[in-house]
Amino acid sequence: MSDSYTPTPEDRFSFGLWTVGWQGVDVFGGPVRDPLDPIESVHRLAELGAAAVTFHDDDLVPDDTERQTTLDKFTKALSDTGLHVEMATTNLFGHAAFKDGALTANDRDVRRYALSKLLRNLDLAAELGAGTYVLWGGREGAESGASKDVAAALDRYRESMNLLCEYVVEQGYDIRFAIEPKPNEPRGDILLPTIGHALAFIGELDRPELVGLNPEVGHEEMAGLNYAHGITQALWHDKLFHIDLNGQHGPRYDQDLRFGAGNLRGAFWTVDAIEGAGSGKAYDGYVHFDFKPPRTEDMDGVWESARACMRNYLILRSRVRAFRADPEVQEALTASRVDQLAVPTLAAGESLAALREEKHDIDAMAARGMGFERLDQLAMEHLLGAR
Ligand code: GLT
Ligand code: MN
Ligand code: MN
Repeated sequence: MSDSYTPTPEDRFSFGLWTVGWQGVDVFGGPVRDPLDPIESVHRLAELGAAAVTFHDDDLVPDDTERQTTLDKFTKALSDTGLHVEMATTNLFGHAAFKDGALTANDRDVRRYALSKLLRNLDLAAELGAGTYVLWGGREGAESGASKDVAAALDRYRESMNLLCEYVVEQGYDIRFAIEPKPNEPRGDILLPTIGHALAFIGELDRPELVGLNPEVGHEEMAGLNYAHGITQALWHDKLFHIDLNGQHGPRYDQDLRFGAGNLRGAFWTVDAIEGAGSGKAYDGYVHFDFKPPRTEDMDGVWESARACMRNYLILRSRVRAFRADPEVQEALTASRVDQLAVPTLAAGESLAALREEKHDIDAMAARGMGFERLDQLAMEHLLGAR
């Protein structure tokens, strides 16, 4: 059965092979599902209406001896289904060698191995046509104070990023890097923990234009931050290169729920921000889901949760559009003076000296209500389908 919430490739939905392929291994228990062949994932995701897949080196080619056969089968599945590879990334966290990090490991041998692993997969990413290369530094961090010289670690992070940028330019690859922040887990504290930290770090690189962000809903919300605000600021800096959508219930372990689960109101404003409905500046990349189908699910449940990520996005998109198009909302926005914020505080040609002397009726200002409750209730009613 298809309806207006059925995805099509024009919606540009994308999934990591590691999402539907997650076997449910966690800190307390082993696998609950059999390994999933990436070829099957490509076919199933295409049937569900996705446009692209993404991968870690180890998701696609876990065994180097079968590399060419695996890649041949994979590219055939892509051409049979019309799916693209839009992003790739490196597993720099799974192997025990990465226990103290990869690009910022204290052990120099580990850093050199990490960089070489990254370069090899970058070549594959370019070959498969990925435009974005994500760096999630899950193991880059520490559990205790003296164990990590944070400034030196940032020097090494910067060194690697500069080398990687130089490499893609030299090779003529059409690839940009996207750093994915996360505050903690698996390390006690991870370096570049939030969008803000990562943005400031990018400003210190030799080729900042090649590096942006891949913010994940759950990672920002784990830190108690507002994801919609975070990606809007990233867009404002022209740094929103990619997104990882999923669901999270507030500050706790990384839940990686399907998009729409967890903080539903946050998801509404996230879609509003992605669509540029409020600010006018939209995100124009792939809508990528990075979630983990819960351990309770069999394979039917896995595909159901993948389908639901896209469906929830489309439902929320229609709610957001209806909210923004509602004349009563437009009137409420004006009553809340939201439009006034686009007007510069000092007019062109006006002097600060004149402003300094201006007379202000602060009692009148203080008496004016903002009308935000009415505005937010309208949003709530659109979200709940009551309007
Ligand atoms: C890992 C992590 C994700 C990252 C992936 C990219 S791997 O599953 O939890 O948030 O996006 O390396
Ligand atoms: Mn996560
Ligand atoms: Mn992610």
